[in-house]
Amino acid sequence: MRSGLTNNEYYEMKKYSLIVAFFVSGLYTLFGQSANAVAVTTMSCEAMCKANTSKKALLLQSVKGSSGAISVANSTDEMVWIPGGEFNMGTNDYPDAKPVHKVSVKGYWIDEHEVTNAQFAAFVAATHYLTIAERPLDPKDYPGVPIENLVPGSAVFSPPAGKVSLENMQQWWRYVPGASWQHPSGPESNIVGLENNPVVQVSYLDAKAYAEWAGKRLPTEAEWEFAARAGRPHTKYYWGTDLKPDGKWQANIFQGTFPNNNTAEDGFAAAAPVKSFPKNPYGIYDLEGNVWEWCNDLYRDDYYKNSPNVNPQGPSSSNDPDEPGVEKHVQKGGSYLCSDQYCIRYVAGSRGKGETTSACNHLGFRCVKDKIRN
Ligand SMILES: [Ca+2]
Ligand SMILES: [Ca+2]
Repeated sequence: MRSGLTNNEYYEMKKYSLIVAFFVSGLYTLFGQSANAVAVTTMSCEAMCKANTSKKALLLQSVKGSSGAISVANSTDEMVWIPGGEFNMGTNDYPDAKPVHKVSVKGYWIDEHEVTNAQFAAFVAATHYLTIAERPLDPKDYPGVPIENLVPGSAVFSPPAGKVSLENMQQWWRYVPGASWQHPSGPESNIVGLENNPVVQVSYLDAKAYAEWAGKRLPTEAEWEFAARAGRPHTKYYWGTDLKPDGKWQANIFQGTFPNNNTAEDGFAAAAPVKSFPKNPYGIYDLEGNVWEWCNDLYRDDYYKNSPNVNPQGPSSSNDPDEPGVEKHVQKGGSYLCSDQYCIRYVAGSRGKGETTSACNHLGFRCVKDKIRN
């Protein structure tokens, strides 16, 4: 199945990349190729590489000096109260998102924007948390890969120079050693100046850890979609029936020819600072597009066929026929790499999926919080 890379193929790609790197060129060249890949990632790099320094201290200093925009743990600042209600969930356009079915959710708070680099930096500063992409790789997870090639890193979108077949995502996704939330495109990139951009290169487990620290939790898939539909009719896009109502882009997605020619007609070739696009009727930003967002539900392709109608929490076990045995969680909303040409899963009701410990540079999250008891 095509996916605009909901990093569902990431696990296999990771193994593939490490194996290929070993056989072709060894560890030194692996790093050399990755550095070069970062250098030629032109459009996304222009948006991300605003300084040469990648010092953590500098990042934390800049966060400390920002104007109090960091959400404080256990608060509902920068959250929107959703009273709850009933809606039609899913879409009949995708096998794993049908049938469209009635679901009701109880009230909850939801972040008005994706969790930002500044917010995640505050979490790391307070807890010294190390994300999965920064941790050593366990040889047991990568049988057949030489131990010297097991270098921490993550998946980075690296568009080819020319037009390519859309059948092989390894032409535009690379495993880059040193890529992490602080270095989204690789060791030479950093997030200085991108404090209000959504944090990326975070796995489900990283997102969950942040949410717990903040006194929040990850949204259920139903809560996420209820917030995205925002009481509107069941239309193709969350915002309506037209891709560009009144000629204006409603979300940060991909324009041009995927994957090599991103015209950035909507103003952004990579992730945009949160709240760059119009808010929805509930006052929430960037649910569709910008970066994919983790949900708390495990992923099953057949879940909608028998899921509960009231506050569904996801299945008790994961199953993706594309990768049997790999535990995955649901992702929603699509990203700046989604278009009608490739990965149209930014449209309303569609579902993404990703291996629980994997990350990439167009995947982030937001949090929800239950009603505070008096
Ligand atoms: Ca865009
Ligand atoms: Ca989003």
